[in-house]
Amino acid sequence: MIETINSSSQAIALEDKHGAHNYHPLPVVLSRGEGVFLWDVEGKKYYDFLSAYSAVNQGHCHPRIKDALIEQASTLTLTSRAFYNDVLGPFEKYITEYFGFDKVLPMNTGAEGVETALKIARKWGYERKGVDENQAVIVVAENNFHGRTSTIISFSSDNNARKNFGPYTPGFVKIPYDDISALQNALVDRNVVAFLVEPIQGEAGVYTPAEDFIRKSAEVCKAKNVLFIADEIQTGIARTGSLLAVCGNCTCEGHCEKQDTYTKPDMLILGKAISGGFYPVSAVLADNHIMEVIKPGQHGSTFGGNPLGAKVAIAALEVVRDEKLAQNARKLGKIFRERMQILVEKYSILKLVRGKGLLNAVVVNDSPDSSTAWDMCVSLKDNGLLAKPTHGNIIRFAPPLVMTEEQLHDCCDIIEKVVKEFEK
Ligand code: IF1
Repeated sequence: MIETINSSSQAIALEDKHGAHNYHPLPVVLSRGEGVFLWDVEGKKYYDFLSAYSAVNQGHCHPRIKDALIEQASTLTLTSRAFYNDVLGPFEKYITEYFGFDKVLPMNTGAEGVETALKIARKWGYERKGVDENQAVIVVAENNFHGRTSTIISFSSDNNARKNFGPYTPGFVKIPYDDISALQNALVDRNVVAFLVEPIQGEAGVYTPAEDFIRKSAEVCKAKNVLFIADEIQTGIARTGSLLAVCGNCTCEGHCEKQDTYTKPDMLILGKAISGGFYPVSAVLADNHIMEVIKPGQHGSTFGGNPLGAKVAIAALEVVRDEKLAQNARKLGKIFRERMQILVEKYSILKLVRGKGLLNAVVVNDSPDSSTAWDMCVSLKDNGLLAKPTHGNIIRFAPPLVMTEEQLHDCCDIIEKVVKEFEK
């Protein structure tokens, strides 16, 4: 029998008993979402300040994406890639023009997108760069987060994500984040085929690198015939106030390739908000000279490129452009950090605020081992705002990008109220 949920405690008890304990959620049970709001099973309303880890940039249950999903779900959902379907081609044309690349390889989850890019990079290294078989090296950054497959956790710095999941995939070298000379040193090894990096490190606590880090990284890679791979699964799709974080401070609404701000990666990995939270879609974008190393039978997935996901992704990207979400994220992000900066100066319990667009974090002035940030998030929840701590003393603030200025001020008032409570 399927149990009907009448209370939060009942739902939590069910998950506790029947689900693997691979998460430690905040004690709130959500049953409905619309735009920037979520409701729990008791009917309490919350501002969402996580956006499902930046997957619902377009807001919860966006009507336009929902309509696309329902229409396609009633028509054709999955054919596998054994046959062509009439949505994949239009999606591929749309997304490659949208982001300015020759080709796309569609997958489902973010981790699969990263795996895809790693495989393409290695194959490119052997077949185009001339690296000896099985000798390819991929450079990554310390404190990275790229997903949870066996290969990806092989180059994680997070002991919790890694320990006792070995043996690990070889062929990765770690350098400090935001360190161009370390990158230069690492690229002396001619077996290096790629540098994989997040333009802003999300999991690490929204760590924003130096202004020119991305541009210089790409230059250093180019000089050494190494592929520059940007993991924009979290930072992409307008989250940081431009279409992509690699757009720099460009203020246009789409992809414009302005010389002075845009850095074109050799491979761009997207996921999460590419489908607005409706359906897992990820994608790797690259130009022909790279993507052509993949031939039939060498990579794929049963669901990758399915018509349902493709239709949803087109609608989700249309919303980003039509509703000018990058512009809104840029504008609201400034206001958010200004308001948080006032709190940082006024209350000793807060150490600093950092971030870009609507991907921000506040560092709590207490030890990472303390429960202060967690307790603050519980109190924020009680006051109608949902956010999640990371690394013990950091709170990540990433609302849906459809938020209004008035709503944002309302949220900042809630945060201020809670911070005041915690000020000793
Ligand atoms: C979890 C953080 C966010 C990502 C980047 C690839 C992936 C992610 C840059 C993999 C996923 C997630 C997954 C989530 C926690 C989370 C996260 F806390 F780790 F940093 F978003 F804030 N590249 N990020 O951020 O994508 O396979 O999950 O679709 O619970 O693991 P995925």
